[in-house]
Amino acid sequence: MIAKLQYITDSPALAEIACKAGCKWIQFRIKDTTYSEWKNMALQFKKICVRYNATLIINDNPEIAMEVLAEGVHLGKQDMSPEKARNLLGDSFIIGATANTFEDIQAINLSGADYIGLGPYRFTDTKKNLSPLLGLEGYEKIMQQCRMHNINLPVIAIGGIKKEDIKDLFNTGIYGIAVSSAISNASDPGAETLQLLEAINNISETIKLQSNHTRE
Ligand code: TZP
Ligand code: MG
Repeated sequence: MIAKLQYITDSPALAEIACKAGCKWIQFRIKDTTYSEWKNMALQFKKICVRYNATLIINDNPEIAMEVLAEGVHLGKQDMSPEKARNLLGDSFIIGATANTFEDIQAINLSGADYIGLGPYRFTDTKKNLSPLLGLEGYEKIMQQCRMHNINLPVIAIGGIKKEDIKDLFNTGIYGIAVSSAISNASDPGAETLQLLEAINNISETIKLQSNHTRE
């Protein structure tokens, strides 16, 4: 199952704190490193995720995902295509792909990927060469287009997301969020993880009740 809170980090120690607080999805993201360092660190992440029964996703690199038996890989537009990754990894691996526009989502929807990372929501220092910001209006528009075109792949919002954004973002129809600095830069990353999870649970319950009510 795709988790509604995805924590992106290059720190095994922070990943462990987030897992301890209940986060069930870790994306190991590191830039400018050697293959062997990448793999070594990925193995550390794997140990932690196994211990806490969390899903491990490797950013950018399907080979490392395969070597360390991660559950999946996240691919940006400059990385291997989801189609090629699916051929390499087979059906049991989770493949996520980045979208910045509805056109990207349409292409990813046909690619065999399992989820879409859609962003950036707002400016963030975490990623270089950021694509144009979507803001809440961007998500509203794109999620409406997804509904109109019957595209049901889970959409994960990303980019500068804080807990105060959760309610509005989930009300656009997104499935979940991916955060890095909200947890990594918090004074208490464990407590922050817990608060993010609670906020997501609360809004998800509200949305479920609303949709049951509309159906009745
Ligand atoms: N892709 C788009 S924005 C982003 C990535 C990897 C960074 C997410 O991190 P943060 O700190 O939550 O903005
Ligand atoms: Mg990438």
